[in-house]
Amino acid sequence: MRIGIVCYASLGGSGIVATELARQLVRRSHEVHLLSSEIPFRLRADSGGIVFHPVGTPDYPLFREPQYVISLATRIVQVARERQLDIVHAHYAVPHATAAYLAREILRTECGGRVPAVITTLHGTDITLVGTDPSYAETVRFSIDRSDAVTAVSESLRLDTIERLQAVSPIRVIPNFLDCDRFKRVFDAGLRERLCPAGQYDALVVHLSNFRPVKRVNAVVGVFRRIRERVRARLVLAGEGPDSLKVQNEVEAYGLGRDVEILPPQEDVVPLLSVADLFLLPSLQESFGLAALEAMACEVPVVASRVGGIPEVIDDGITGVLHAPDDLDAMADSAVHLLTDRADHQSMAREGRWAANYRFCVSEVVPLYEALYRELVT
Ligand code: GMT
Repeated sequence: MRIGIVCYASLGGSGIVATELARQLVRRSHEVHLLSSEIPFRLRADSGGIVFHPVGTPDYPLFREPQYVISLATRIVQVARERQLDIVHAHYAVPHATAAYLAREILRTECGGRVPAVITTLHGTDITLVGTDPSYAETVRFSIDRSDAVTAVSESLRLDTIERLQAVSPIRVIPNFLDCDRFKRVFDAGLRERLCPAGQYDALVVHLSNFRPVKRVNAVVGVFRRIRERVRARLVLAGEGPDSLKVQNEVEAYGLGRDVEILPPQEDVVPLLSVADLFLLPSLQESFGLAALEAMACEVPVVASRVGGIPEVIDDGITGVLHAPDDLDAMADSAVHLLTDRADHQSMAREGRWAANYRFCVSEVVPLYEALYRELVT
């Protein structure tokens, strides 16, 4: 099939999943075109045979507002026409589902032209935060309902979409996934020693995100402070975003400068996860929690919030530990337990890897997308 994938290029789960899907579809002999404002984060090192189409939004002195929906819709029309796309798969509803809808309607007006089927995949805040904002909701609902198929990355997000947006289209759950051959523990003793010198520290705690308020990086520091009172632990935060400065200030204010290191976003997170002992994800909301799954695949137990789709990824007490987002004391207690009880730590690390392998690998999930494409194309 000839498939166009539309996604965000910035650091974030929806772009990562869209990019990985594109990569896997190429491996399965599909022709894949990726449309975005710039080359997505995890595609920069290796294009994997994906044809990238940049979406430009020209400046015009009259406009103060960038007209991205129009330029994206126009680019989808051009690529669909030139490459005879069968499918346009929009990742993240706002505004990609709207642009894809518009593009399909434009193509419909062309006599004898091929009209691709539009699929929208909902990822999270496109519904739970942004999409339900009163200034967007009606258009987002319309665009979702006019898609030829809609998927959500968790049952929790499917229910949120029905409840909060009153969307009526059937929504199929297709969970996020990993290339488990790549996402596996590859221990680098040098990296471990650099991040967590053995003479000074006994444990390495890690958090990866785009440092948006919903990720609550301040809560990561809060849990870590409590851990630090009982375990000689070091915290590595990797990423950047709106809360970067706030977190840096907080680390300094608590005098944690030596025990906390903030790294830039990592193109390859496997080396860092592979030297970690624990992953913290105390988000306010998380429709899936891809970063938690990446940690599990690398045999790192996760302590996370019991919110949204996280309980569909982490089996509480078996592949990780879940608490109410505000219960930082309980998160710290669970973390300290895992960092000091070797047997429980090993068992959780093993179960996490097994769950990632068994439920969330490419071989389990990518065929679900392919089957959906086939249904729409034939
Ligand atoms: O930034 C993004 O790419 C999307 C981001 C979001 O906030 O919507 O992440 C969401 O999509 C990921 C991939 O499906 C999920 O793993 C995240 O849980 C989800 N984030 C939230 O729900 C906060």
